Amino acid sequence: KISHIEHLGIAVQSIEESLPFFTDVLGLECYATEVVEDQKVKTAFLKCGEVKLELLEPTSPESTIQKWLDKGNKGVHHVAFCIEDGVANSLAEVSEKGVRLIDEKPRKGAEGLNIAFLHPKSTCGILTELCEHPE
Ligand code: CMX
Repeated sequence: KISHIEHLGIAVQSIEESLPFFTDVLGLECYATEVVEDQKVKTAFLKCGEVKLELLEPTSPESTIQKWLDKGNKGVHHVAFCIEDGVANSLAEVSEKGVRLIDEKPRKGAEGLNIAFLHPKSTCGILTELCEHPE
């Protein structure tokens, strides 16, 4: 069961160059940055009410974010939903409903959340992340 949108992932080529729009123009607060090694990204988190914006900067040419940017995309890259009754339960449920999974089981993401991605080909073109705060 989804409780709320946890964050929107936004792909940028450079956090340094993009951040002033979010802080100085939109007036949001950047409260943390983090490198997520296995995803080959640097992230910057901004608070927007109860929802967060996660800026994603590729740290390597092989980064999935770099590949996405290279195809001419930019902006909102994924939507992350917070799952009340756990990501593992939710994965089993959506898989049974025929949704294609990217992650078969939850793994650790930024901010220590347990996360799993669903494939955009079976989610109306929206790369969908399920997440939960660890106990
Ligand atoms: N939103 C919507 N569609 C997307 C997409 C996105 N963000 N990224 C790729 N796609 C589409 C592609 O356009 C392609 O569509 P077409 O076949 O119509 O061209 C399709 O998905 C498959 O693309 P692909 O070339 O086969 O696969 P990719 O190598 O581009 O990988 C994906 C796509 C979603 C499987 C991969 O990006 C992935 O595993 N993502 C999950 C992990 C992730 O995004 N990590 C970064 C964020 C980390 C974090 O938040 O900390």
